[in-house]
Amino acid sequence: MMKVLEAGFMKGFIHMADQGFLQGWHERNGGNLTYRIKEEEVEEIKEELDLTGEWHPIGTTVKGLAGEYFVATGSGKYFSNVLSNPKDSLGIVLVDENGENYKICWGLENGARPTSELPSHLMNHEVKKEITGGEHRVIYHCHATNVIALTFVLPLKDEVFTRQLWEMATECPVVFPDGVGVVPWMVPGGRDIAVATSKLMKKYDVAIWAHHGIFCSGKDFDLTFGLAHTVEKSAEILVKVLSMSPVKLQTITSDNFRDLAKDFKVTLPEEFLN
Ligand code: 2HA
Ligand code: ZN
Repeated sequence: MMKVLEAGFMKGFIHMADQGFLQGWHERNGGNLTYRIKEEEVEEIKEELDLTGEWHPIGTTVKGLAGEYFVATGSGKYFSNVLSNPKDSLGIVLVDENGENYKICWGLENGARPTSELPSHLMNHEVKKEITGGEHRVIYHCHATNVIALTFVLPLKDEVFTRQLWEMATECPVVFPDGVGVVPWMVPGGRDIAVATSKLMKKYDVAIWAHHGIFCSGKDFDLTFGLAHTVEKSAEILVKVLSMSPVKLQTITSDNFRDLAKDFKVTLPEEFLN
């Protein structure tokens, strides 16, 4: 048996949260992170889990996640404190057999609750679990500065954000070949934004929440953090380009993207290559 805080997945979770904080994407209590724990990882830490707590409504139904355990950041908790005080900032929650309630089994001490974005996270875990055959396990939301800035000046269209972000760094289409989706401004934390986001996540691994931040999904901590980092780096370049000049003198062309796709063996949807 292993202590929760000694488990590899917990160390990975804490490291990712801290990396996000160090990037400046988690002012105050901004952002949230969840991880769908593997069965064998649950077994490792089972002795330390407390299953006597009460059930709380998730606020939506996620039947596809019945009986699954998640690590989640806490509502109102600061990413800046995750590394120094994980048991206060994070928790492990279990979803019930109907996919309608959760209970806290570890952490979130002193009456804390999991992230306010729990409905969005769980609905998107459900979608991604099904589409990827269980491979995706991480959902991450951060307040990435340059991505947010772009949502004030670019049309809020998937094809515009995808194409502009792809053009800013040659590796972008290899890192997110499906592109990115855009959710118009919506009230955070509720079921509506969860539904709108999970529709986009059927097609993409990244959704941009207008005037709010990035929401993304991946197989593991490195890939998911790397995805958000790549999108934000590309947005930073675009902010710099737009700040210097309203026009680009040259860029990566549609045919350049087609050549790249061939050599890197990725499929780039034609809808983004016109
Ligand atoms: O404060 O980022 O979207 C947490 C959030 C809500
Ligand atoms: Zn947020």
